[in-house]
Amino acid sequence: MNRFIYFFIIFLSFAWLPLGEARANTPLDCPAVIAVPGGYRLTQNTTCDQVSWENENNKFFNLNRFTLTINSIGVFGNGLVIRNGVLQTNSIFWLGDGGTLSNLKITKGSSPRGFFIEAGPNFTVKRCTFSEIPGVALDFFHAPGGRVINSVFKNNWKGISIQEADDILIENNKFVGNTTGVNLFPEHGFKTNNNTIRYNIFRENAMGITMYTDERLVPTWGLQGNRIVKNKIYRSGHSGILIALNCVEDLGHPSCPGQDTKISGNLLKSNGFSSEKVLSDDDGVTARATMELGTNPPMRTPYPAGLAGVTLSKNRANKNADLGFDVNGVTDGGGNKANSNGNPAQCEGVVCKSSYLAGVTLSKNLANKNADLGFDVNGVTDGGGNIANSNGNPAQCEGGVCKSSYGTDLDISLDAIPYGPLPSDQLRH
Ligand SMILES: [Ca+2]
Repeated sequence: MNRFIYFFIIFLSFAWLPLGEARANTPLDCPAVIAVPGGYRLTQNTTCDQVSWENENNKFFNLNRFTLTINSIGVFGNGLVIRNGVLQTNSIFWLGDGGTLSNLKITKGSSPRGFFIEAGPNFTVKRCTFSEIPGVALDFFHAPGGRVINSVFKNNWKGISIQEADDILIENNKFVGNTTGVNLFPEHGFKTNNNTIRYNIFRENAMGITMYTDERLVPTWGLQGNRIVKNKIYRSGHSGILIALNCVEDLGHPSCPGQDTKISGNLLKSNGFSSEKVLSDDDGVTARATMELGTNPPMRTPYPAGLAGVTLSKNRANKNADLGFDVNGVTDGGGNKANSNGNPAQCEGVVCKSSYLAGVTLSKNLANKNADLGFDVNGVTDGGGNIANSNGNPAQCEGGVCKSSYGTDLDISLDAIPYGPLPSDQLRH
């Protein structure tokens, strides 16, 4: 169904709610909700059917650490806040401006909607967890200017999908075990511009970040100016970042989405080891473009030049199943490094094999009880025989094999050995 029509039907369904006597106490038609200065407070765990919060602005609903089990919520006022508790629901429609969800554990009811939460414009989500939601946990659709910070998305189908919204900031969140962590998709061929995804951690998702266009529409209206910066993406089943763009002929010229896309400073490690092969989606970053010609039937052919609007710079890719960067056609912004990926080529489409560390060989070193790693040496050549034990970071080392089997069992204590002078602490005349 066209989603604009869907919105309208949802609006009508809330608008036709009878104005029952419960409304006499608070506009939140739910038991155990009391009015307090500035808003409302829940006084016990509560179950109710459907709430429409309207006709007021700039108020909060404090769940007060209780669980609110509710079929659906429609929020129509501006500056409204729901916070501090457990929210079990099937859908939230947030149509008011400047709303906030904070300090909430959010999970599904018995029949969750596919687009579970529809954000409103200038929507803020902070310190929330979204788990076990079989659809899009948080959807930005014609809802610009939102931000999602310090939150966790775990075991959902899609954590966040920006599907026609601009100027969204997704910062400092964790995405674990989702099918897709964050998805950028100009659903009807426009918007989804100037969004920023930065400083997030992605672990064990099928895909970390996806960005794609599919529909046959003039696509240069959408997916422009997005930024994917300084994220850490580990152990995705498929690619850590997947970009798939479809170009069309527009007035005789190729027209491609994804212009002014910047992907920089990300770490992509150990992605792509799923046994379910999907095309070549087994890299740190995978990017491909097609050109669509004709309409009946449309034919798509590979068109790497369609990726020219995407720039990769200063990313690092280690130990991914195939390539670190499989990105023929993108613009090389420089500084990308790839080491220890399964494919000896390491990368295609950008210069990536940093040579300055590959010339450094570490062998037979011993590292114990250092604050973080014993060896933080991604990119060096592993000469073998390095041992790391009892360092603060359980990984012990990055960049080489260091926990040899004998080293693992060895309890090497240096406590009894007197410390010698530090290099800068020499005896002088
Ligand atoms: Ca590949």
